[in-house]
Amino acid sequence: MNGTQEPINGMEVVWEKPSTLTETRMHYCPGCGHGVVHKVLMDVIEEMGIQDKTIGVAPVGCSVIAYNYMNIDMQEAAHGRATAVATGVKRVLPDKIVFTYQGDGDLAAIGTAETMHACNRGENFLIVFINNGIYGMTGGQMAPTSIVGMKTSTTPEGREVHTQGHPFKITEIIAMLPGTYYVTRHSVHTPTTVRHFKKAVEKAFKYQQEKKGTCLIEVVSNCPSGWKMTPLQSNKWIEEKMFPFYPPGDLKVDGKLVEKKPIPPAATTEIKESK
Ligand SMILES: Cc1ncc(C[n+]2csc(CCOP(=O)(O)OP(=O)(O)O)c2C)c(N)n1
Ligand code: SF4
Ligand SMILES: [Mg+2]
Repeated sequence: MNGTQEPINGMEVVWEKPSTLTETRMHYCPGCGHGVVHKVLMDVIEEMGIQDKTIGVAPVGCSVIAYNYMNIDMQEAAHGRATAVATGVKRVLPDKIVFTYQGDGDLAAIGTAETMHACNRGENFLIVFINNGIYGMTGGQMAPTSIVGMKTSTTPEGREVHTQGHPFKITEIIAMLPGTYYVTRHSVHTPTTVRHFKKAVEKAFKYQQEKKGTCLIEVVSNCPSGWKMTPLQSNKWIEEKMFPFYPPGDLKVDGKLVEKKPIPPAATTEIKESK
């Protein structure tokens, strides 16, 4: 509830688009997490009063035209190269607040090298990592983060370790790199998780202002179209299938690893049906 405005024609204002989002209608599929993440990021930028000094780097993937929606300065990067581009932007303009926005195909497949090295160098920007376990844009192929048993267009019988390898917990690896200061995993599939994600974004931008080093926020997200589910089914699937392998929570706080949680072996996440 906004609570600060008088009712208009008897109706309360309960949701408003921040000035940091453009008027352009988003192209995302109904129920997709990308739109929610965009809104939260832009809410924080508006509330922190940093619209004029924030620069985002857009990826290749479903969010390739994020710059059409985010009413801030933005730079497009070639597939996987967002952290390399952000490195250049931040070093040339160190007083700007810089973030990358990247899917799992972008960050954890083609962009693995750029991501790891930027984090290891401790580049002082935020990485927002949307892990929906699939290449959404190109037709739902398996991504490095697809969990065991997950049906994708290239693993119609479900991912299995013997031929397709283990799902890649890149966020856990990034947390171990000395350049990272704050590494955390969230989701945006319920009102509560949206609020927690928002707090994480606020913290990460604050740490950047304090020049603490690289911050990474993973969002375990959905892809109703690629997963061939309704939005509600996909949100349930996040909780039942994604969270056991990608548990939400902080991995690194104030430059220190959070207590080690046992990592479940990849093969324990069995999925018979994708619906
Ligand atoms: C150099 C290069 N290789 C491959 C592609 C094809 N491609 C476009 S998007 C994409 C995967 C995107 O997946 P992800 O980053 O997970 O984003 P999502 O669409 O799931 O949000 C691929 C392989 C490309 N555009 N450029
Ligand atoms: S294909 Fe998937 S990730 Fe892309 S917009 Fe649709 S639901 Fe979202
Ligand atoms: Mg993806």
